[in-house]
Order: sequence, then structure tokens, then C-alpha cells
Amino acid sequence: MSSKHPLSEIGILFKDALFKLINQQYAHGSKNFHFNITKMSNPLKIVDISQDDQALVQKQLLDAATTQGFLFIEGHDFTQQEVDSLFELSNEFFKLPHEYKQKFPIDASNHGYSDFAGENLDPKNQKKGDPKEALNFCALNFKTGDSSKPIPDWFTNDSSREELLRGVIVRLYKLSIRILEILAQGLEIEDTDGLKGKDWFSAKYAPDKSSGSTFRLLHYPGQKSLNPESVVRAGAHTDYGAVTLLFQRENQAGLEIYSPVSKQWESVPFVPSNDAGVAPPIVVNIGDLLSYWTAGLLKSTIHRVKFPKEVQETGQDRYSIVFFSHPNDDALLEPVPCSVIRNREGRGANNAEVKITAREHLQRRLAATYGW
Ligand SMILES: O=C(O)CCC(=O)C(=O)O
Repeated sequence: MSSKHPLSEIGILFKDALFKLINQQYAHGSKNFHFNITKMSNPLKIVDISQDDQALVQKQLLDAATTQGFLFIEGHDFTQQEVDSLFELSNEFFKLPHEYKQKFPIDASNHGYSDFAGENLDPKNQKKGDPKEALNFCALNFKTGDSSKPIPDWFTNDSSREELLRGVIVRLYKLSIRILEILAQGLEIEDTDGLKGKDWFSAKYAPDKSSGSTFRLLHYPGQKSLNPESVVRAGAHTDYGAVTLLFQRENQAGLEIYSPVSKQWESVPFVPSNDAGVAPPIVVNIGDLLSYWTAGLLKSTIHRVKFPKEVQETGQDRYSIVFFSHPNDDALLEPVPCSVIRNREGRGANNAEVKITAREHLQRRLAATYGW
């Protein structure tokens, strides 16, 4: 029996509700809350990409991309129900027998099931692979949302599962292109060879040409079911593509960035939606390709997943759903034509003697991660 006075329970409930409210207001940038809340503070900007003032959206997105390299976006068109269904799908898949999942092992193109300890995102600092499992969908056609490689028949045997996946994959691709167009406008990319500056990135994103884009379901078991001394769920790394979009769940914290601003590790909290029917703001981060292309102006920020204290206590699993958006394999990583990047001498694509393609870049990164 609890020794707590019933009123203290109410006090805790009230405090939690207050924290939640404050966090919502604070996270959504309300000017009414000036006090510093360490427990729930959000170091990242939240940008509503559906605002009427698109010049402001371009400025806000570019500011976030050139400082933290991470932000939240709202004004996307994902519903709460869709995201709930996706997480349910992921949850059910990872519950399937291990032997079944192992029938679809990850291959050299990064497609398939990555088993526990199969991926080491920080090979310099971690001897063992990450205590997580993942399912990657690669070789994607964004006209249909299909992969040209075999995917577990558990998805294809049920048309509702398959439809959900395909629809989400196509829309995440489109959302990543929208973000790239906003960034292109913010950077004021010049028109070249009949190509509008706004389309400079998206022209390298033909939906039915091969690319390294990957849709990924991730499952990190709670620490209580693992070696209790393991502290890192996904080693520190940067992402290999252009932009990454990520869904996470409430009470499954752990994502952290090494902030280029504060030069310390900071948590990326779950930010609730302002509207019950709409999915929460999506985490967006800049990847290596976009940083390289922009001569380091846009930040590809180091991040990792840890076991925060509250999650150690509850033993809570973490599920996340990620879309790594890459340009077509043959896209040349040449400097972006705009004055702000032209002036950044000796960095990234401005410094390269030999231009490499997006595919060559990805192969180098994957070889280091998986030890191929
Ligand atoms: O699960 C997460 O929150 C992070 C995933 C991630 O960083 C990755 O898979 O590269």
C-alpha cells in the first residue's frame, strides 16, 4: 500500500500537468513563459512550414539549419492516427519471432533487418554494436512507395499494412523535398541552365531513379532487459544523407544532440501536438550531404540515443521511425551556386579536387559503420 497522502498524489498529478502545459507553451515558443525549465526545455526551434509568410519560414528554417542543424517542423499533413498506426505496425513487426526477422538480413545496399549489435554507429568509441534492432526499406520508388528489394511478407500479406507503408514513404519523400525547396529559397540559390534556384536540390530527386533514401523502423529495448551497464542505445554519429525526418513517442526519450551552439549534449524532447488530430511536430535534421554541398554552412549535427534516467527507472522501450532522404545516386556533390556559399572557401564541396557522387559518399560511410 502506498504511504503517500492522497493529496500528495494529486499534487504530483497537478505538477505533472503544469509541467506538461509549460512545456507545450515553451516548446511552441510562447512569449508568456520566461522561466528556465531544465527538466523539459527544448533547445530546438519549432517552425510551422504552413505559415502564410513563406519568407519567414525560409528564414526560420535556414537559421535552425545553420545553428543547431536540428529543428521541429509543424504544419505537415500527418495525422495522429496515421502515426499511431505506424508505431503499432512497427511494434507488431518487432514482436515477431527473431528467426523470422533474421530471414531478411541487411545487405550491402543497407536494405533489410539489422539485428541487435549489428550496427555500430560510433566504431571509434564503442567496441560492441548498438543494443537495438531495425528494419530498413531501401531501393525505393517514390512514385509508388514500393521497394524493388524483397521486404518481409508479413507486410505484403496484408494490404492495409502495405498501403500504410507505401503512403507514408511517398509523403515523407515529398515532405523532404518541400524542406529542401524552402532551404534553397532561404539560401537564395541562383538560377542556372534553365533550372530555377528553388529546384536546385529537388532536381536531383527524381522519384523513380535509384537513391540511398531509406525508410527505417527502429526498436530499442528497455535497459532492464539488457546489460544494465550499457548506457548508449545508438552511438554518436551524423546522418549520411541530405535531410532526416523522425517520429518519436511520448515517454520514450533518449535522443540527444551535441549542440554546435552550446557545445554540449542536449536532449531532444518529445513535443506534443497543439491539435489532437494532428501528429506532433516532426524532428528534422541536416545530414552530411547537405553540409558538404553547402561548404559546412548547414550543420550536420552529431547525435545519439541514450538511456535517460527516467527511462532507466521504467525500463521503457523506445521506438522511432525515420526517413533518411538522399538525392539520386548519380548526383554530383558540387558547391551550391549562391553567394553565401561561394564565399566559404576551402570547405566541403568548395574544397574537393575530385567531385564525388552521392552514392560514393554513402558507400564510404556504410563501410565504416558495418565494417564491410
Ligand atoms: O532513434 C532515434 O531517435 C535516432 C535514430 C538515428 O539517429 C539513426 O538511426 O541514425
